Amino acid sequence: MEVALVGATGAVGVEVCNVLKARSFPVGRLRLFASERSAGKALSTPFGDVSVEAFSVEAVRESTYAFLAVSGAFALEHAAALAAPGGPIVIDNSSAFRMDPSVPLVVPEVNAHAIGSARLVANPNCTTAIAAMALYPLHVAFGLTKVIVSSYQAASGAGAEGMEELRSGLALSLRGEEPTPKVFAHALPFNVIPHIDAFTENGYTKEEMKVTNETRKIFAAPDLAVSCTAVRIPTLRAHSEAITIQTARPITADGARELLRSAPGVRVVDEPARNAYPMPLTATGEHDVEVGRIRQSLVFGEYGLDLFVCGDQLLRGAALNAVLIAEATLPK
Ligand code: 11C
Repeated sequence: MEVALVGATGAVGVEVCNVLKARSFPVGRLRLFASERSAGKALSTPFGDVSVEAFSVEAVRESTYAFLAVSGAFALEHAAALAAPGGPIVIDNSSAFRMDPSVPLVVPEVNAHAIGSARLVANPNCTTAIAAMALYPLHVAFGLTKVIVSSYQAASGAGAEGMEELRSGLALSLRGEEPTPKVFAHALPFNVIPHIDAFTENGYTKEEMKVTNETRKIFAAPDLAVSCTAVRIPTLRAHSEAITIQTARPITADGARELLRSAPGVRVVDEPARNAYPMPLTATGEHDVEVGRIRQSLVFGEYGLDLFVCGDQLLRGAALNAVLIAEATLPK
């Protein structure tokens, strides 16, 4: 079948091609779309060299699946027309439709059932999707009542430009020169920046509010108390999250570890005696989300845990989740 990727030249676009191949998604023909500027360029993909086409709604509508790795503004303008009957199933990686009640917001291991007959499906925020992999099995078994997240987010969350700004900024810093930030609010090398996306009226950033609102929607738990402090750190492409949970039913670290060991898409890495715990470098390039440092909460006692989670921002946080959504809609 024909598969279209819109936004093929970005960091997420490249990973969508890789994941389609790695998951043996039944791609008959891969079509790559980008801006006029990139049209005609040949991109090397796991499906061979593919020439980039200039985006048009008509051309993308010839496909069976369309992955959008574009801005929210672009998705808002075109997604509905693309997904109209007769067109492809559209999986949008932007935030444009995530909180639209008529559009399912899906982490397939959690709520694939929410897709139903939808032709437009939203892919969650990366910090949200990575946390959801560890949190949902615990929610089902123990009933989450409170979730407090502190994130350590990689440069890749700001796309290829963010990764490049970190690389070139590090080189400059090591030469003793001061990098000039363009993508990030401040220089990222040797720094942490407690500011991702715009600030909102309640003092939280949009990124932090996405974690709250999207988690509630994906878990179908509108009253779940979730708060996040989202922080950018100078790592390249895996997000880390320190998470504290309170549960309705008693929970133990051993019980949580045992449960998470059998959770799909999760890898328990929790042997402190061997210095084995989740880290961005070991989570990078991996499809599974690493979970570890699981311990009884000193605040919530037998009704709570602290844990640490790392997941590849471009994979579980974007491309992998999107391809898994598409897989969930393949005819059985
Ligand atoms: C970041 N999480 O790390 C953001 C990037 O909601 O799709 C993804 C933003 C989104 O900067």
